[in-house]
Amino acid sequence: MKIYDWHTGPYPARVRIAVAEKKLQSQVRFVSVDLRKGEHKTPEFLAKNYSGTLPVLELDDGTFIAECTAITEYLDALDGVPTLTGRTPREKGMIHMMSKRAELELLDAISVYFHHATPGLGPDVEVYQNAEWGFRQCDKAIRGMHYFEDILKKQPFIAGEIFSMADITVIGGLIFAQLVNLPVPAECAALQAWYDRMQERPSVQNRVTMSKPAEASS
Ligand code: GTS
Repeated sequence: MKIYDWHTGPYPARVRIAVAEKKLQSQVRFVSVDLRKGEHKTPEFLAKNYSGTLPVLELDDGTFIAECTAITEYLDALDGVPTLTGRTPREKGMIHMMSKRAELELLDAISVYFHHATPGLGPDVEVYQNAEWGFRQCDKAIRGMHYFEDILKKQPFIAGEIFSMADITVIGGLIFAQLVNLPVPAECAALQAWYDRMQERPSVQNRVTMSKPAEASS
């Protein structure tokens, strides 16, 4: 399998964490796509993923699977022992809901803020920006952090009692928050404590070095 990837990207990090959690490193070859150069908007790349985003999984039969959740579901199902996306119908439903909520309320909101209210990937890539929309999404992400604070006051993981894809999505959100200098609010102590715990997981610690291209400096 190949994964089209950018080593500092918060979304690709989600899939690299899933790869490590599933111990699939030896089965994956990472192919670096430089977002700052707009390599994800070329016709060649758009043929792999219509949305022009990373990551993308390419199977050995030439099938392309985009979207972090879809890739994670594929990887998790490979060995017949799902550990990230749920075993029972209830677990599956809860994990899917909480992962989607983490995208809507946190990670995607920060991404919009980055692309619209900051220089983002630079003028050659950011062809349309709407700063007001970006700042609104920043406020939404901060509200999202408070939502996950309330969740984590009641349970050890985002979707309940076990680590799952939903945790990985919130981790992606907080990685992106750090990149745009958006700190976890001081009053969100449970969220910060959970994040500190998450950073002790080898999959999270090794997420950058796993795919960093030799020539990349940042
Ligand atoms: N919904 C997609 C998913 O879950 O895979 C979003 C993917 C996404 O936005 N990826 C970012 C991207 O390609 C990668 S990164 O920001 O984390 O590095 N952004 C480039 C762009 O131009 O939107």
